[in-house]
Amino acid sequence: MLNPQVDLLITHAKLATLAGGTGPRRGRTMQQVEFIEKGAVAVAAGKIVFAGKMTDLQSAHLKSAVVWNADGRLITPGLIDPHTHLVHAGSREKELSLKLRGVSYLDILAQGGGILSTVRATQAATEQALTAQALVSLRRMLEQGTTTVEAKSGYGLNRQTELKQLRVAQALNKLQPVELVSTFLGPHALPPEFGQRSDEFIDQMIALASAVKSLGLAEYADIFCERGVFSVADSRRYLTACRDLGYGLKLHADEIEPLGGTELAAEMQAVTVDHAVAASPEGLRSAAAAGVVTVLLPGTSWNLGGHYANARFLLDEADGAVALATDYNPGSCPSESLQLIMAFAANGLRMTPEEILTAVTRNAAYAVGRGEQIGRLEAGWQGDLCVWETSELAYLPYHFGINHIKRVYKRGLLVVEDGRAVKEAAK
Ligand code: IZC
Ligand code: ZN
Repeated sequence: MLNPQVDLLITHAKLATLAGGTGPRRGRTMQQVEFIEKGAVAVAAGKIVFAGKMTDLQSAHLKSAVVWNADGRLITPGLIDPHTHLVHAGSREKELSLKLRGVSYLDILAQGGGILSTVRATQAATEQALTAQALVSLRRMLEQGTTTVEAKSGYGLNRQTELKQLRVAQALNKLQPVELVSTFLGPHALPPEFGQRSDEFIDQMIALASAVKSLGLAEYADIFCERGVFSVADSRRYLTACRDLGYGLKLHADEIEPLGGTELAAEMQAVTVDHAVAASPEGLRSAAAAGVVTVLLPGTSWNLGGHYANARFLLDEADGAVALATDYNPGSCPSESLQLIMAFAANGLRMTPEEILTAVTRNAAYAVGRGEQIGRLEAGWQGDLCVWETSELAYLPYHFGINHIKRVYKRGLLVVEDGRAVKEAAK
């Protein structure tokens, strides 16, 4: 029997619940979003206790300290961004004119720019400076509806700076409402002083992964598997060691060249394979069959010249589970907005509004190992909610480039009102 006293009750809403069953939604089932018109959501002690029809609510006799009439607006689970390089120093706008002259992302990196320029800035930055910069980004994310974000290290390439980035990410959890999930991405680029000796660097990163794990600073391990960065063999050795250390596995794979990282993700039973723009159809099929969530990053595709992953093949042929993320980073995707990514997913990936919503809520939750806590409007799940200005889901990716958020709640607490962060929401 439901305790009748709750902390928050929202009435007269249109709910998109994503509820029921287990696991991420795959293939054609990503299209099945259940809408409840004239719905209500109730939250007590940070968790949803009711999400359903208002008529059923009356029989539950709920009393709430706070009651709000949503006036027919759409409510979805809080958005989840399962791939970002949140904590870093500086920016790389100077590379824009190089890019416009046709210098590729990998050529900029090979010339000591790109990731390596952010590594230099991040090595030189204090924890306070990194925290201040990330706080600005987190506020932007929250105001756009993101309530949970994965954050990678990888701008240290050495022990001191990798630990610094991960400590900053951990501390950010207590400074503001967005929840962070940390990933150790030590092998993000080969430092120039290692020459061709990637073996030696991988050895060091395995040792560091072990230290990070014992400090409790990261749940996932990731590697940039790409031509000119780390090979499939390097990646297999690193990920095998990280799996033995107890990490969940993620891979930056087949972003630019079809190296076979997507097949490796399947072989290693990774939690996610990310990018997969150049992945072979066999690779996509094998990852889907192994239960790997494919995290697609269409903002990066838009920004690096318009090559998009084959989402339709994944959904229509391979029965894959797709999540979407910003890839927020100062090089290949300098945008914190998941709403913009939702528009790119429609236009660039040909995903439908329903598939897109599933990919930024329920499926993104599984991509960060939180599928049983967040990503749905269902009793027992966390009270993370987005209230949109519109009642029509398709309006979100259709009318792009603006913020559609009315309100955001994190664990039942109002943290965004009229698209602006509520000041006293700092935890
Ligand atoms: O800083 O360029 N792709 N890593 C792999 C990135 C993009 C981040 C960056
Ligand atoms: Zn990335």
